[in-house]
Amino acid sequence: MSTKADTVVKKGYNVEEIRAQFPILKELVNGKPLVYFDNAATSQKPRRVIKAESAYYATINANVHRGVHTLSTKATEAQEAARETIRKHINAKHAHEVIFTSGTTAGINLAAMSLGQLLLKKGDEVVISGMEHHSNIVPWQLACEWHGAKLKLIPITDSGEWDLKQVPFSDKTRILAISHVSNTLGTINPVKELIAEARKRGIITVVDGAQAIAHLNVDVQDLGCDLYAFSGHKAYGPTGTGVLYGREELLERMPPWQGGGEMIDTVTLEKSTWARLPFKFEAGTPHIAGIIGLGEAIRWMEDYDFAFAKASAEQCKSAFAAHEHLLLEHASKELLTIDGLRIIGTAKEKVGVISFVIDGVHHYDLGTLLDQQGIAVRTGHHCTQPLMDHFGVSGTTRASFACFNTIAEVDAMVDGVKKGVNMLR
Ligand code: C6P
Repeated sequence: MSTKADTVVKKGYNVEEIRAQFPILKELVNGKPLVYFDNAATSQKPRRVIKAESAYYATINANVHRGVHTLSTKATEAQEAARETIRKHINAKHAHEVIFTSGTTAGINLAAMSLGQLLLKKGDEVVISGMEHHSNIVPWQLACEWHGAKLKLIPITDSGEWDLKQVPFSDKTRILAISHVSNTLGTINPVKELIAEARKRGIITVVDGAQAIAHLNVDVQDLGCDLYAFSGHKAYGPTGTGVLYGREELLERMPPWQGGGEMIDTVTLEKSTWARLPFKFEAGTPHIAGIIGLGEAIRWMEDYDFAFAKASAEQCKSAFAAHEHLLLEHASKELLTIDGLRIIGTAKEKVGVISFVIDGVHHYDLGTLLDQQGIAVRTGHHCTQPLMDHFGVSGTTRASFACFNTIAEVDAMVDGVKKGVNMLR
């Protein structure tokens, strides 16, 4: 779905060519063309990713790093090629600093369990922010509980940004765990600055990059972080895939978090020793097809988004992000014409995520009415209940844009919201 207005957006950016890569965009939902605005939950997958994943099963299906036979060698090579693609994409120094996980949640749990054992003792502090996803709150709550440490909060402002004047660093702070981009507000956080401050104090830094990886040029060495977690499925890759990047020296010191096959060097009934990186953190058979698909997703993004080749040192400069920003500006302007509508999250630096509430309209009702028109948005607390409490709302309606969305789709959503408001109020 695109209109004349999209030709303005298109300048040097061929949204129709990008849309043609996504088979699902041809689907009708409730008899209407699909308008998919739930990309922050999971993005749609281009044909190349779907093909890469199924080609593994159709032609080289075997376990990795375990056999001398040809299929196992081919599967291992394909998986390790994906690791190298990801290494380059995030500018990690070594491929063994890229650990495959099942997603951001698994990556942060690994970090919290392992760093908790390595670093935390009674009275120590872990700092997170008030806009974190539950995946970057609960694992730290657990680690603090187990080791007698305390969780401290960076408060957030009414525009949905960190209040940098109130960062609660102290001489007891051991870990800083923060999101690069808020899934609910879209805020792009100044992670590099805060990491630099933390490093001066010897604090280990963990970044939740779930919502950054599909939109920003993530350069882990430039950010200076110790650990960086993201999910493959939010960056056009398969579900059940993710990465935890870790700085080599820290990963060497961290204990494993799961025991099992492939993460060991030797096992006797008395004692085991650990495999080298990254395998120490990759117990059991990985999601091989998914990892191969994730490698293809990253290559696909790089092919279609030339600016991902690090054209700019600034964060928000990918061609996809620039396109999504135009959609965000258009959506913000049009939605604000609706009486009683309030945008939650008005930071200066945002990715293409817009959350809103409307007086007298429940988000679930609105989401259901939009769905009847083929428009997929997310409603509810978006796994950020403390953030909802901060804004004094039970939930929001959230539209999150991707590279294949159009101005015409935004207009369809705005029309749908207007119709919904007329019916529900
Ligand atoms: N947010 C959303 O609709 P997983 O589920 O492990 O792939 O990602 C967890 C996660 C962690 N951090 C942030 C900032 C996230 O946005 C998410 C996932 C989805 O906003 C599903 S709740």
